[in-house]
Amino acid sequence: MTIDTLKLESLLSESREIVLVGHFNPDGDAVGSVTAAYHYLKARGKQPRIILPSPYPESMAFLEPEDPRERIVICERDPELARRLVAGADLLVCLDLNRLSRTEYLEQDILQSKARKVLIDHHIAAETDRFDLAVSTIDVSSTCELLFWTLMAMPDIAGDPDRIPLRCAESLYVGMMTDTNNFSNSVFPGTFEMASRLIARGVNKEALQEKVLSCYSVSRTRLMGHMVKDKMKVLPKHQAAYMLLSNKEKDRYHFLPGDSEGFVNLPLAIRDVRISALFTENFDGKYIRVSLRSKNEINVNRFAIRFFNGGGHRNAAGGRLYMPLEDVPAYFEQALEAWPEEEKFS
Ligand SMILES: [Mn+2]
Repeated sequence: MTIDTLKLESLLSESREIVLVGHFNPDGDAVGSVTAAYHYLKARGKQPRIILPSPYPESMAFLEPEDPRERIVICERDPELARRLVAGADLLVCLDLNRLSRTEYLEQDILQSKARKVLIDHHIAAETDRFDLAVSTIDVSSTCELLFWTLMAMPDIAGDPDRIPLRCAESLYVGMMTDTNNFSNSVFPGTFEMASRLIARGVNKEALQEKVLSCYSVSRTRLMGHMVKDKMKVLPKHQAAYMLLSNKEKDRYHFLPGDSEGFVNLPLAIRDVRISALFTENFDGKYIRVSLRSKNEINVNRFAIRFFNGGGHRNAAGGRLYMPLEDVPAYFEQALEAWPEEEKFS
């Protein structure tokens, strides 16, 4: 793909109030990409702000801006400030989201804002027409990888990773590392190239792994055991497995944001399981969050679009169900039954 870095450069240099926005339920790639963009812009003398719709995993707090006045604004906690920042922005940069609805509470504010808008994202079917500039492709591991190649093409970096600020480089590495499940899925040749260049730049891969991947509480590890031992249902007929996670269980295991990260991948380690689903009751009980994963030949993006009000990537997708948790197993089995074969392997 070609990236219009000339346009991006002029948008950045013409803008004073730059606001970086990530998606609801931010994962490592969302936090990584907004903070990477922050650290890059900060080094350019800008004073960008970051908004995330809801809290992000505590393990990523080290990626936050140093200046306490510039800390990430969480819309759920501070809606007034978030709205004010969006309204006052002259440039909005949305990262790691393909539809503005992924910003949840902020969609209308962003639509009404007079700011110019940039999208940097790696999901299927991005709403590129809603942006003045969209950097969008699915042929990368993560938004952080896409942002890395975008920065590399910018005139000030000019292909030299040593010019990327170290904190920006660390954020980029974290987003790529988490979205690929530490190099186990959605890895492209460019992903290794990025990793190689960032490590040569000075990123300490082991330190980041320890901070982000080996950082859980005892109760989270026990919850994981409980899910696999007591909750996982295997459906041999469909080569599928699923787990349900209720709010009651979350309370019992002192659940924190990010604690269920990776659970959905666990059943895929079973030889004949090719599709895995995790259904999580949202904290307010208003809907069920759906996470889907598949082995290579199966396209769960299409499955998520057709049955789960969502979408995502070929082997990793998500969505929502508006039904009680106890109705989900029957719905999931019906969906597997009704899913057209040609779409499954498309
Ligand atoms: Mn991502």
